[in-house]
Amino acid sequence: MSVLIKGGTVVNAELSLRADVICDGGLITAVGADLDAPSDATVIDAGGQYVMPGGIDPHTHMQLPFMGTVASEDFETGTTAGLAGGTTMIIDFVIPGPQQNIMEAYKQWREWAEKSVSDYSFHVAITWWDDSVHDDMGTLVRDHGVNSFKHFMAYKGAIMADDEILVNSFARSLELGAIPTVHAENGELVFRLQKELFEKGITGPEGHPLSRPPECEGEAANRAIRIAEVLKVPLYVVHNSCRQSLEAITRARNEGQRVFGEVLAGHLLIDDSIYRHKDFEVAAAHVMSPPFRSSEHQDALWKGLQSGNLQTTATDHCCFCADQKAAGKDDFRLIPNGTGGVENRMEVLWHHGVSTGKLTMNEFVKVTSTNAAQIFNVYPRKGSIAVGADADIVVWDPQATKTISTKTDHQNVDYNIFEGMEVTGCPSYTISQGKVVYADGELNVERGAGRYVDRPPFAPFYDALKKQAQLAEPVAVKR
Ligand code: URQ
Ligand code: ZN
Ligand code: ZN
Repeated sequence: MSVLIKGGTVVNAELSLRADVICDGGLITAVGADLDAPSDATVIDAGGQYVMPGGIDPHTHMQLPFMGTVASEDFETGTTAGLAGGTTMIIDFVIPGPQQNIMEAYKQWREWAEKSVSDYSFHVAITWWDDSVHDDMGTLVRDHGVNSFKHFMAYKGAIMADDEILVNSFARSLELGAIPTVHAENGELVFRLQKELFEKGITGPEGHPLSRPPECEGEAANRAIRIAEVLKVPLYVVHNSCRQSLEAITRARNEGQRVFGEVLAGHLLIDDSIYRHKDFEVAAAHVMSPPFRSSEHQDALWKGLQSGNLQTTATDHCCFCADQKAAGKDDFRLIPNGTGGVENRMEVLWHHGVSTGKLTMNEFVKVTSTNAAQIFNVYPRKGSIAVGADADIVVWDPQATKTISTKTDHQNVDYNIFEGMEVTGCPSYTISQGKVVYADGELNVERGAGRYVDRPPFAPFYDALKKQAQLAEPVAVKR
């Protein structure tokens, strides 16, 4: 079965052009003017609409076991919601417990993800260190298509990576041609501030942002960046929420260091006043880390996207329902951290980014799809409307309007952090692997149709980098 997308404007990261698109056998087979429909083609009239690469969300946590519970969104429902919002690929996380065998954790997550309805891949978190972790990282890169390793600098007593783990794992990543990524908050500082606040009697969700000030994030971001600088390894900083971490990234990039930054749709649009909401349920529904910040930080983050100092957008989709969040009713430290958004990322970015003139359509494609594909080495298979690329496409109706609500979304969680937001510009069709899986509000997905996407190491790039590192080797002074 083929698909002809007729009459639209193709928008790629580098170019927009009026062109038809033909998909066949899961791939894009033709892009050009006035294409004839293959005999078996489903024809989509894309007149007045934009034909863009399907979104890639590089940061989700479907059915994550965390803080004594399990995220309510699983790989089937979460990838379904993503397709309804134009996202055709997610990069999720394998997060081994401390001392848990890395390969065992990887196999567990691969099993969980088999029910996905769209394509997926995994960053693997390094939460402890010994020679077996060193070796397993090599196995994952060589045999399992993993080219990114995550490090949580927060969550003391659980999955927090100390400097010894960061240094060992960053160095190993360089050897393997993989990129280290970090959740940058100083976990020791957060732990102390949480304790001090709680002992002062601040037990509600308002304590959450107070215990994780932006300075804790700025310190950790800078520390990770400096470690990467000394070890000469690139670095990807996830969910930057504040001016301080953005400043650390901007300084490094201005010095020519290869550092990439991600920002969540939530951190661009939601401020920290929500944590002082009179209803515990509403405030707790927004507890995620780093926390939503004041509008000063949102302005800085938008400028980070516009300047190119932040390259990707994500959601950190990690859902917990009210009954799960209630675990922290009397102690904000026990509220499971996480919020949703995988279905709304692209439409809220279009409405608040493109329609306001902050981002061009091409920049929108860059930050919702192409940059993530390039950074995590699946471009141009993903992140491009081009012959030979996977037929993962979103047809975007710039005139369509919508009021976002948990009552009408497809996410398996009882709260939507964008509840009530009115947006103009939404997907009219989503095509995944060349099949129309979403059309004008109707989903047509298949459990298990999603594929694990191998992400090869950055060998050529790293080879050059390693040569540079050797050149810089100190030479023993002959006496
Ligand atoms: O820290 C993360 O990215 C995971 C555990 C999701 N939760 C969150 O609050 N961001
Ligand atoms: Zn995180
Ligand atoms: Zn996360």
